[in-house]
Amino acid sequence: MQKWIAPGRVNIIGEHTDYNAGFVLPIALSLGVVCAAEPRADGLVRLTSAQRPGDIVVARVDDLVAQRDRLPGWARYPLGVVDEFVRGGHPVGGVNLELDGTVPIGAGLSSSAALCCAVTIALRDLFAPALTDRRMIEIARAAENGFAGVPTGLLDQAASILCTEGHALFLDIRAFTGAESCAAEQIPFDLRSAGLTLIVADTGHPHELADGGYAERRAQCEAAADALNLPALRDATSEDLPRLRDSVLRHRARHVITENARVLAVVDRLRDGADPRAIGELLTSSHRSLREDFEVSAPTLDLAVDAALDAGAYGARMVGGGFGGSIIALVEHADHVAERIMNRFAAAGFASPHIFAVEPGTGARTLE
Ligand code: GAF
Repeated sequence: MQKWIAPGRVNIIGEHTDYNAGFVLPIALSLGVVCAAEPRADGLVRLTSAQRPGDIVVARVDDLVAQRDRLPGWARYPLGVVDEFVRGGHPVGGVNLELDGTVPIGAGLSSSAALCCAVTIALRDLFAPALTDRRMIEIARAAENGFAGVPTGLLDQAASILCTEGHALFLDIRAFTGAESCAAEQIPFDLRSAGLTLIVADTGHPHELADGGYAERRAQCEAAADALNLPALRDATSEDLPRLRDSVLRHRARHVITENARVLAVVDRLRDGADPRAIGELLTSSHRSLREDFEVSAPTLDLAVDAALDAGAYGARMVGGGFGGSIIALVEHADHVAERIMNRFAAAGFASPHIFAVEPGTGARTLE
């Protein structure tokens, strides 16, 4: 069977800005989801996952929505993609899909987008070779938002499809959404020659986008934009904040306004070829803003960030939707910082985090 792979991501900066039409700056990981696929002629999808060895899911392609409620949760992501192909007028006569992933699930590293994007690129090559990258991103997102019922923005799917090795992907989500082609800029992101490493600490405290916190933040951002009479919080400035009477909405809006400014500042510094250490302070202020204004951090994330900074990191912050998951830290001495984080977790009685170094990898592609 032919195979395709789509990676997970870490977002360098620009958190909870995507659904506010703002800016993001992710890199792809080398961890990903592999999809082996082959057509079949009987109108059925047969789906397996190495991570769910007991489940063999068989469903009819032509009325997936009617079968949705009897499907295991994990299978709704890949089958949502199949359903999007069919709805988009790209007939899938039947297909075998075998999935195997290395992105930790619930770690804020976008395992679900990697899953949807791996299936999307496989189905593109098998059934709809003219599909653009942009359409693939839309299909993967629609599958997640609709069939799987998780209200994500575009960040994760865009990162999984568009990232390139050695670069961070700068996306202006509004320009991207409005443009015919993919409005994206690849920003060189070379830490190694500056003697730096980006580490991820997966706290093992899982985050869950399907529960209420993420959807509630989205609703609060929309309410703040409505109260300001703006199309999206992307259009707000600090001068607008006093007009928001509700202090929760004011704090949410302040995060989005300041986070967008931080993304632009990081991109400017990297474009100018500045020492990447110069972005560290912006990463740390992003974390503070996510913790205090957006209130999506968690005790394990705060501890990991504090421990990394105390151990000499240039900057550190939580990544992804929050309420658990992972942090990143920009460091010179990765082993030393990792050890200090482990010690602080042990002293606090938390389970050991999983800590590893990451480099900007390649987006979704054929594997063999
Ligand atoms: C999750 C979502 F899927 C993204 O769309 C994004 O909103 C992110 O949380 C927060 O930046 O990963």
